[in-house]
Formats: sequence, structure tokens, C-alpha cells
Amino acid sequence: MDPKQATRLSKFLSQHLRHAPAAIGLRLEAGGWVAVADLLAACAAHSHPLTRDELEDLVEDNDKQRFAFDETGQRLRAQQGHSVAVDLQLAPAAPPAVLYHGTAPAALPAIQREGLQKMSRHHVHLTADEATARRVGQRRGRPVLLAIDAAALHAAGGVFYKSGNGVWLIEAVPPHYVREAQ
Ligand code: HQG
Repeated sequence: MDPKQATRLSKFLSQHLRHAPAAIGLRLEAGGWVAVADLLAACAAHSHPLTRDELEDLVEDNDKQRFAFDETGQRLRAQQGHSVAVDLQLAPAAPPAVLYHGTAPAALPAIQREGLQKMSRHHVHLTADEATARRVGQRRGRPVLLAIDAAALHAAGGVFYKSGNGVWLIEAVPPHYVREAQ
């Protein structure tokens, strides 16, 4: 599959596995899963046909590993980033001492005032990798890199989860644990 086509399909899958399953007649099961057979039928019925093999390639080659099959290979889900109500059934995990978040200068005053909020997603997204955080911030212009004192927040009772593609998730980060890292 050519890269443009792969990006188009990846965006279509993200949209419907994270935000609007009902728009193509799908309903997410507990854990965010959909049956692969139903997904392929829904994609075909909504102008994004692909085969099972193409779906496997797309999942494997995806730059951020956004999607994952279950252990049977019969179901697929988005690994994070949902706005629809879904319980990903992740287990709480101890984070590394420092995590990063990339944002835009315009968001900084509000973040300093009220901390990091999940906005329209289910969680605040954090990463252990500075470069990744910068790239996320860059989507909105000049990136601002924030360092989160994850060890202190965890010690204070903050509950962290790690998604299957290595994104750290938390309900909110109070301002006290956030500092500008550049
Ligand atoms: C900001 C993409 C004002 C926050 C990316 C961010 C990531 C606040 C925006 C993943 C705030 C939310 C997630 C506050 C946070 N006041 N602004 N109190 N607290 N913000 O897209 O983390 O391609 O929902 O800094 O690459 O940017 O979709 O979250 O700028 O991995 O797989 O509000 O989405 O991955 O934006 O990005 P988002 P995010 P995918």
C-alpha cells in the first residue's frame, strides 16, 4: 500500500475506533474492541475498503502503533486517544521519574494555573521520550516542552496507566508537578 493510502486509512480507523464508531455502524465492546470482520465490512461500506492482510500491514507499520489486535487476532482496538466512553481495562503502573508533555505557547498560562487537563480525550497523554513530546507540541506550532515530576505525583497517589503503545495516561496533572523544560 502506498504511504498516502496508508495515512488515509489510518486516519479513518483512528476517527472511528476513537471518536465516532456509530458513524460507520460500529459499537465498541468493553476494552474498546471491535470484531475485525465487522470493521472490514464497515470500512468497505464507507468508501475505505481494505483486506485483512492490508489491515495487518497497517497495524504493524503504523508510526505510533495506534492500533492493536487482541490475542486471538479477531478483534482490533485503538491503543489510546479515545473521546468516546470506553474502559481500556489498563492496569495502573509505576511511571518513570520524569515524563514529558509537548504543548503550544498559548496553552501555557492555563496549564500553569490549572495543570494539565485531559480536554476532549479520556486522559492526559504523557511520554517518557522528550523528542516525542516535542513532536506532539509541534502539531500546534512552536513546541513547549513540559517535564512532569511523575515520581512525586505517583507518590502522592496519582494513578498512571501505560497504553500498549507506550503512552503514559493519567486523569490530570496538578500545576505543582509541571515545569517548563526548555
Ligand atoms: C492542552 C496525538 C489549556 C494540551 C499526539 C494539548 C499525542 C491544555 C491540548 C496524542 C490544558 C489537548 C495526544 C489546560 C492540556 N489548559 N490547554 N489546562 N491542559 N492542554 O490532542 O497531548 O496522532 O487532546 O497541552 O501525537 O496534544 O492522535 O492531546 O495541547 O500522542 O495518535 O490541550 O494525540 O497522537 O490536545 O496529544 P490533545 P495531546 P495521534
